[in-house]
Amino acid sequence: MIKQALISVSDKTGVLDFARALSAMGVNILSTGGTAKLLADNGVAVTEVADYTGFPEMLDGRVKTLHPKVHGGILARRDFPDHVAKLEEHSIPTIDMVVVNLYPFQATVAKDDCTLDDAIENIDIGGPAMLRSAAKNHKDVVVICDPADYGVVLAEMKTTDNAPGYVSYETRFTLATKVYSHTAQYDGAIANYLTSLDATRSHGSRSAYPAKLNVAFEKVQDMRYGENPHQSAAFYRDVIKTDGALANYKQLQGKELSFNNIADADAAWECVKSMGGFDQSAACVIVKHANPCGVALGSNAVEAYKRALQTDPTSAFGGIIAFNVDVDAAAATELAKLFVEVLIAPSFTDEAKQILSAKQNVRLLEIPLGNGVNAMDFKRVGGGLLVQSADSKNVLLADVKVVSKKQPTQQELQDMMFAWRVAKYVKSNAIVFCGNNMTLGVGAGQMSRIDSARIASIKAQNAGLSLAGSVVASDAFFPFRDGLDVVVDAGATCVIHPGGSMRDQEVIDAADERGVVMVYTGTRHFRH
Ligand code: 93A
Repeated sequence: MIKQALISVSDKTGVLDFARALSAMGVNILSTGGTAKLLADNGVAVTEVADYTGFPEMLDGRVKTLHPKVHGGILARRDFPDHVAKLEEHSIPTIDMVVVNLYPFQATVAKDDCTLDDAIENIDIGGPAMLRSAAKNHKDVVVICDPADYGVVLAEMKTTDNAPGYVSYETRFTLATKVYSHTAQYDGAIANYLTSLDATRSHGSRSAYPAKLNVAFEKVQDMRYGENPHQSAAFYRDVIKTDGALANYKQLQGKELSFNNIADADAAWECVKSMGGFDQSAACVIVKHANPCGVALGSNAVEAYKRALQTDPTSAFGGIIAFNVDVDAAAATELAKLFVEVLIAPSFTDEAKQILSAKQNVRLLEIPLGNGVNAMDFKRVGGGLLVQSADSKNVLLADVKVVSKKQPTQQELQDMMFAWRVAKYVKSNAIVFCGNNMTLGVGAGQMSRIDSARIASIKAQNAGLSLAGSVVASDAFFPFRDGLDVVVDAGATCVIHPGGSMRDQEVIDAADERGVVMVYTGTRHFRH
């Protein structure tokens, strides 16, 4: 039975309604300065903690709730006679519910103009102390650190099956668990911030990476298995959302997503999102085993899809398909003809959903488009972790340099930019032949660039696509002229790659000798 609650929140979302409901159930409410004012101004009966303890808030609010009358009331074990006697001796009533959310430290340090002083003042001391006290004593105390939980707690308190004002042990335990992951993340964010201030790299510039990494993820779901059936797995997402990222997906239908589905869906979604700025606005990316096996632009979803599918219809079977535009009935009708694992789009029209509902196993994911990128990219190695900033660079037309004697037409430049954008998402060594804004042959993940080139042209042949007059992108420079000769022999007349090899001149001379266009991007996109 909850008789007394302490409410002290920075994020005041929903707190007024919650406090009002508690008050109506006869709960006595204690509160700190700003929260107390909000409640009192809105007619909720509240006692200020300062009046309750007899100590004013002091030191600019640094000390508000750090008092034995507060912590004694939270921490005392109700079933220990000694504890109960001590409370009586010091006239300390019990506090049965603690509702606290913390100073917004993460949001403060995320601001560009945040000073060390701003950060320090936003380190909450009293809030975590109360949360941790209440969570420790969850046997007798309800603790809420997230406004999203107000509803669940109120609903339980109103349930007439239980004693009024009762919250089940299961809920109290769940809420307490949530507190400790919350305070751990909070302290992790403080540690990350502070260590990033003094960690320096050997070449002297300040490192973006803390000496100790505490990255805040929360579990979305356990998975049936990992990359293979004998591996266990789970999916976590960043506590702080990334705009437009895969983890924001909403699943409309279909089986549970598997580990490989999520990895492949991410590859498809990241690739399709990068297809902006071309003369045709709809883009479709088909991914298989983390590599695009068909990418195309079109005037609408169905056209982009039909073109993307032409590149490699065999591999597309059981693939993952992403669009940067809404999927409508026309596209859905075509998609329903292929066996697909996952379909992703910013949204599906009602008609499209209706058509695809006939294929209940297909997982439909809606993800709002957005420009957010992961700040850090991780790769686990034995006993350690490699951390880098994400490859978020997109080469623009203004960045490329023509190095051959032959000059490209505007159309060829457009086609090369498209091929380059695709190559960024193909595992190295990547060779991508394109023409007219669609992939014609993709060579991925080979140990030698020349083999990727050969594979790409074989795949085009298999699909019955001609490479005569095509453009080709290579994710890294051609170390020798032999790779160039393979792509030109296959039919390419324009080549886009980063340049920067010791033998650049040899490769440029070869391009001139063969009469093809060659442009440099100055940027490499290895992807392993
Ligand atoms: O400065 S504190 O670390 N010292 C405290 O004693 C204390 N007690 C509660 N911060 C403290 N709080 C925090 O104040 C809470 O965690 C909450 O975020 C905030 C609510 O303040 P107000 O009610 O004045 O808006």
